Amino acid sequence: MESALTARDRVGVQDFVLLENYTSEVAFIENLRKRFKENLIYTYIGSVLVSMNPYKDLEIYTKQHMERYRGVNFYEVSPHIYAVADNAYRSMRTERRDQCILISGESGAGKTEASKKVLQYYAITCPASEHVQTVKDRLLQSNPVLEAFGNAKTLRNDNSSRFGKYMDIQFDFKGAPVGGHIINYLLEKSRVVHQSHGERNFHIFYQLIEGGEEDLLRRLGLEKNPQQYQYLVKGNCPKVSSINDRNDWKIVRKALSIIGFTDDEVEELLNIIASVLHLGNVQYGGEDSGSAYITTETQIKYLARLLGVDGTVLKEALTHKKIIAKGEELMSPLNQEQAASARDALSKAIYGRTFTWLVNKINDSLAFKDDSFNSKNASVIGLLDIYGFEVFQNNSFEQFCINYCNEKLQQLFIELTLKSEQEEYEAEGITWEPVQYFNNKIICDLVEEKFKGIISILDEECLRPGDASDITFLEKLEDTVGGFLDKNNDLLFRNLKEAMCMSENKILTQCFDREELTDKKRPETAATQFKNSLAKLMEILMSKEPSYVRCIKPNDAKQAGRFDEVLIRHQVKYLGLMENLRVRRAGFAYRRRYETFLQRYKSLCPDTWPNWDGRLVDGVSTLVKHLGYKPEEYKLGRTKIFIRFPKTLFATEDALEVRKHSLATQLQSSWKGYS
Ligand code: AOV
Ligand code: MG
Repeated sequence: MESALTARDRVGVQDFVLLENYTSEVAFIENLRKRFKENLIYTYIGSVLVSMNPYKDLEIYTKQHMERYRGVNFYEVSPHIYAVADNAYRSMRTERRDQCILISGESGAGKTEASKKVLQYYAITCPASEHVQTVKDRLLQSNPVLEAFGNAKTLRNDNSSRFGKYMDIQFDFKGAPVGGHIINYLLEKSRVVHQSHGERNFHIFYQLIEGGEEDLLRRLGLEKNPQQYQYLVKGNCPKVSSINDRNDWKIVRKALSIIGFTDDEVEELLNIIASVLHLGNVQYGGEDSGSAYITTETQIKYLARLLGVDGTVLKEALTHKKIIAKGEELMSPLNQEQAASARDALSKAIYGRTFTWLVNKINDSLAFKDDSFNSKNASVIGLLDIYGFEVFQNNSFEQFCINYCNEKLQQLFIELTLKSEQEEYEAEGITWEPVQYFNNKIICDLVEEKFKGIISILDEECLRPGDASDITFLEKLEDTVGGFLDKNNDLLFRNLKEAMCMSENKILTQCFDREELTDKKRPETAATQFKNSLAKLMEILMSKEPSYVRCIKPNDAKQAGRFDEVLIRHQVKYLGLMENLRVRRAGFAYRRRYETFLQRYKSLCPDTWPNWDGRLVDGVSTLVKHLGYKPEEYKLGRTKIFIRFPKTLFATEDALEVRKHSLATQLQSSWKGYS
């Protein structure tokens, strides 16, 4: 048999806290490497889960595995995403506190996969009734739908999320999932009209073309070849070996039905998807005067039918700009370039708004409808899966927003783990060796600060009449930017909006509201909207108890078994994992307010049972002495007890179990005495 020591040599430690040389980055990376080699992709830093993407299917997500983690204390089983899920669930149940699971890491590190594992865990292990089964199915099926419309193949990830997603799972008092709600963040709309080399448009386009039945495609006027469509050829990458578009189409169609989309709604939805492809194939010629005209009548015919708008109106809107001067409406012709960008703006607007419609529709179907239960009383576990940090050869407005979002999340991590932890020790008067860490607040400020942050400067350039351009913005920032102003303005000409408001497509009538046409106020820019929505997100997350999953990408080749040390060390650094470990090592694993602690464990000591009348701190002190806590195992602060090692608390929990059990047996036998 292998001795414990050699086993540790081989598989490393399952909690970095146990590393002997815990300040050494080399030791940290070595531990990751050992475990990765043994397919042990999960390791803790205290309660934070570090997850390595294995890039292969491991047999660790079966029902048996789920059972193993159910109701078991965090540290008693090997690290797993299920342990995090279960721990959050139990905290929600026992402490009645809303939870959130924050998953971070760069593009391709495994965030979306992790969030799906969490959802599957709840769907399988939580109690169910007939109604709950429907909710569970819908929760699960929302994933393939949102991924079809919001994910795409990028150079970093074959299934890259191009939108941010925060999902609330609501539980009733029995702990059964009874509803859900999704908030989506800034979809990368520009992908609809352009993709970099080696990348694709959103999956749904290829799924429809590859998987769509013949008469469906005929009705939509689509050919079975993605290379026919301008919006799909830019990346020159119609097929991806890891993706089966035809099969995925079936999955998505089925998911749409399970979520509760009617056949009519699906038809309208597909009309829109096909329309976007037709729009991309609308081409222009130029008059001598420079005015653009449309050379592709077939596309207009299909568009008129699929969107339910008048072909002439659409044609005019695609070649003119409506100007309102002195109360009079004037149609000013566009040149070819302007017309093409107006067309693309329309495609982006249609797709982006349809995506939001889709999320709303899914939310309707996930909403809890029973009157006897108020969803405000529900306990909630929030699941955050954003687009990961990404750097390309050319980074644009999207990368700016995506990376800013990641900085915000890192800020939250720092606030909630590193900073608050240290501040709490101070407030409680616990002696403490402060740990230095890099606070990325300065980066967030650089982006979002009023007046002098990048978003403010960008907005200012967007508002400024006259010569404002990316160049003037660039001069102000002294950095490389391109297309920022247009993307931030996200403008759609008025007559195109009008045309869409006239649409008979029922989805589009919900997406394009006539009120928008009369609204005189300048709409908020894309970046400002994003900034505000992130601020709201931070508020939501701050109000909940967080669990962290930190995902690491082992290599850039999307390959199994390859451990690229340089790449990994870089991630360990910017995720702040070493600081995280140092704070954790120096600190206390558990803390509980005196009243909570006493309430829970008072039955274990004759002096505190059934009630303690003295000062809370004295009660707790009496209790832990009775339990045999050693002085180095705990400290008493102003309002809380701090426990250094998890095992101390586990032993106490076990004692409580034993006591409950013996009480129950006593009770049972005394009942028997009555019968
Ligand atoms: P991401 O969500 O973090 O990137 P994903 O969760 O999409 O990354 O993971 C990328 C790919 O890695 C998946 O499609 C799987 O092939 C593989 N993978 C990830 N986790 C696992 C796992 N636990 N087991 C097996 N394979 C896995 V982005 O959305 O790009 O930031 O915007
Ligand atoms: Mg993702």
